[in-house]
Amino acid sequence: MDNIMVIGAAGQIGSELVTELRKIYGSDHVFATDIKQAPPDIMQGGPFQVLDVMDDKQLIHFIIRNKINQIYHLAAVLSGNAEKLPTQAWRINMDSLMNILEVAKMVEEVKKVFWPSSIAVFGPSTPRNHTPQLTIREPITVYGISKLAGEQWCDYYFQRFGVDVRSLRYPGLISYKTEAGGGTTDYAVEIFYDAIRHGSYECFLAKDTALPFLFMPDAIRATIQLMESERSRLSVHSSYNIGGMSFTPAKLHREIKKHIPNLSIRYKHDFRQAIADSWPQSVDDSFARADWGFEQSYDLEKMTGIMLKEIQKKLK
Ligand code: AKB
Repeated sequence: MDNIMVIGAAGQIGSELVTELRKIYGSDHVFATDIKQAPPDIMQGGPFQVLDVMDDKQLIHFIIRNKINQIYHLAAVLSGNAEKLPTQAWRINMDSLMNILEVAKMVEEVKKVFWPSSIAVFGPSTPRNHTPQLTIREPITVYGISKLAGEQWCDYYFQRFGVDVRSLRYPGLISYKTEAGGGTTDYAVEIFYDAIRHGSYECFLAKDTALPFLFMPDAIRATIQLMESERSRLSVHSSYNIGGMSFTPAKLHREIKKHIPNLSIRYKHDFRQAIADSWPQSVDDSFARADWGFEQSYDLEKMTGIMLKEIQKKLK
């Protein structure tokens, strides 16, 4: 059985991925790590260690000591936060990835790496609807630039050193377990909490801003499916587009109102509007579907019902 390491286990994706991986590979085989403490179920449900991925010595010792065979490197500074501290965000996003790629190159036991990219690799010159897998990538954010450079590095380490690194261009991810932090798509999570707590929400994007989204269970399933696919089936070694659903704040508001009729929304866009306006409204994920069978099972209606039910339970 492979030993798996998850970096960023306290985050929005990591806290759910660890749980799923532990179900598949067994708790003792999934090593959760983060720079900070993680939710109790992650820290108590299997091995957990506070670890800074920027510390390459600590990283390599951990990997060798625990005989790690697969690494999911999820730690990153997201789009909104990265614009506030661009050089720091660049350093964190790039240096951490380079540490992982180097370790994977050097340590023979490390067979596979997963690293998330994002729709942020695209920019205003990219076709915004049904954005193709292969198209112009001229991002205008430091987060997007780091993801674009990261994709190229992943491809380089694959071509040059045979490092088996796999990646998805996540759209906005919607989940209830751990809140996202510092992203442009975060409004689509925040609105559920404010709807339940206050019956009102102030949205930092304009009402007609369409973006692609995926509900977390679909994202987790896709991530593990990609990692478990035969390497020979994969034709993309930078990062795969995965689409999901496309909606605007106004459409999400209408959907939540079916459950909370009095929910009011005020639109007051901030600097994140320009970021959202430079991103795809929907993406073409036909490569992911054809190569390894990506499928989305949650639509807006189904996702909204589950989000409200689960957040209501959590806030009780
Ligand atoms: C963000 O909004 O920064 C992220 C992303 C789309 O990569 N959720």
